[in-house]
Amino acid sequence: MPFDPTPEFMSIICDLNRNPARIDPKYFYDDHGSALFEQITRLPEYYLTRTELTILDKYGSQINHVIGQGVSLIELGAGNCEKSRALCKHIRPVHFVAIDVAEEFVSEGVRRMESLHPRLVCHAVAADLAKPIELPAGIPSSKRIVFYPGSSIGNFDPKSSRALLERCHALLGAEDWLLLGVDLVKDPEILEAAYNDKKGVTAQFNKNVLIHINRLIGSDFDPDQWRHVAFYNAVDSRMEMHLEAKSDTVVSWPSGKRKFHMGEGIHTENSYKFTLKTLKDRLRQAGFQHTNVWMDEHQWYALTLSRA
Ligand code: AVJ
Repeated sequence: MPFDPTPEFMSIICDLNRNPARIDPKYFYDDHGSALFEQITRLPEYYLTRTELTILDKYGSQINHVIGQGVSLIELGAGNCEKSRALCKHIRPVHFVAIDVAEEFVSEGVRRMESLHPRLVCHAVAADLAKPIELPAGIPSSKRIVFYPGSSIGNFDPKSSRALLERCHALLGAEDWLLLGVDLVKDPEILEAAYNDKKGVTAQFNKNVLIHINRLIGSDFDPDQWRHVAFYNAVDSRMEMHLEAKSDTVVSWPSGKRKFHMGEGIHTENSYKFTLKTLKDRLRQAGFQHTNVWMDEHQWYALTLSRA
């Protein structure tokens, strides 16, 4: 049978053949990976989700006051839609669109949203945020609020995150809003603990990407051959996750293979951390005018509301 690789196959192989090798973090989120991430969000060390929900609850009524009635809520990287459910305790949108790479997961999240708010018109969209964002037909073109929670923007390098914010801006009219949640630069010990939890759930999440890749390209990664490594890179203000080969190992896939030496790594994730200044500059560059900022008491996390 002739071998006809898909563009996805080609891009995964290309990344595996780089030096150092890398895997796009979007591949963390198969169904098992999405469930592991949900577990991460409940870990004591992983303060991000909990802190964001606290800020949302505390300032939700202010957000409601600023954005007004009859909005369409568009959540990016929605996952289980937990953040929008929390937001909807305070705001009353008419339409809800949840966009995520994990199809099953986001459909389930939208079903829960529908059962909580029977009059809310809900849509689930499976899409890669690195590509142009397409909304379902019937979403009004005004009074939109794009909600990008969880510091997921941190997965994109500065250039790509600016491009993503520009794509968000393009979805919005002059009267519309972007509600963005980001993790802030802080003591590296706190950051590193959040990505090296005691129970090892983050390690499992990191290694699970290999099982997903095996399924996508027919490779033979053995997750037990790899060690989870996560550290703060202060020069680039980002947490990095890598998988390090425990011994010399060869990984094969249809049409190729690669040798990894003991200790050689695959870079699986960057998670950029922001200062209020870098964040506001990035938003301004992408076309957003004025930004409101709310933070938790430790100033570990920021929720920002920007006018398009
Ligand atoms: C979903 C990208 C925000 O970077 O903190 C959690 C993913 N990686 N633990 C993050 C993640 C390791 C998470 N984001």
